[in-house]
Amino acid sequence: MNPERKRRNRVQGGWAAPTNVKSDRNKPKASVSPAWTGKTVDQPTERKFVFEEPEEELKKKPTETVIIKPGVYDISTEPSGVSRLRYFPEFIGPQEADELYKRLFHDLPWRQQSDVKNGVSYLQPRLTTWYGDLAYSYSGVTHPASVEWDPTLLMLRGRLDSVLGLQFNSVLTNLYRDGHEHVAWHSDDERSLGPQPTIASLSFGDSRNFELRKKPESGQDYEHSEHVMIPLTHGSLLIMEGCVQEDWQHRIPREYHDRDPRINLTFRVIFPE
Ligand SMILES: O=C(O)CCC(=O)C(=O)O
Repeated sequence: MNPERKRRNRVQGGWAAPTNVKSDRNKPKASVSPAWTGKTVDQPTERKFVFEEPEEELKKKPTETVIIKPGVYDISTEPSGVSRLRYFPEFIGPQEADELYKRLFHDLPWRQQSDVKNGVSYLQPRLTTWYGDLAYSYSGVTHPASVEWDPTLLMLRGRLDSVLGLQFNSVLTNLYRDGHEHVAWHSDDERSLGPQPTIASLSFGDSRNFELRKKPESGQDYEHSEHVMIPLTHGSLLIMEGCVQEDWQHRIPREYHDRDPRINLTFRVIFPE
């Protein structure tokens, strides 16, 4: 990476000024004529500050909950039910996770698919593969059934089935090649996943922030809805269950810092429609 871009990337929260732009901080200031303000310098106007109640109560932005530790987190309880996350940051130890990452990176037939929105096709900002007994469609993309499972995915599916007591029959895999690759806000709420699906998400490679935002009540907006953030680490397992897909959206945002590649596997149970 070019050293100038690297220096600018280090600056948090925005882009630094390029080094060749000269600061005018030390330049002598042009004096402002008192005539310009219409007031004389030695006759300051008397100013009074009076506190007035704001007419509308200011809307407070709810704080973001950050999940780092292993545990079970009920992130909301609505009449529809509980939205539950279960997080196991060290589900797979680092050495085995390194080995699995290499195998998945080299062995899966990664390809860049296109989403279709309002009849316009956009290349997805990541690579994917799909394994499942049935085809899977979302955002205008259809992954055809692919029953010949990759052996590494088959082994991981068996491990999750026995830990969770489920029988996953499909997996969507994502490869984010750098920090710019991402997935936009969405819910995994396709009819083929049934109501209140349990989705098991395994991560390998560089860690990326997984964000959730609560779907707003009518009359509210997403900016003021609750947010949860989990930095998904190498070898971690996140389970989304209950009403997470019904009541929340999730995404992996684009990053403005360099990131190494990351692989994510989301195991699902898919039903014929
Ligand atoms: O990469 C991730 O952790 C999330 C992937 C995701 O949202 C999805 O596959 O639906």
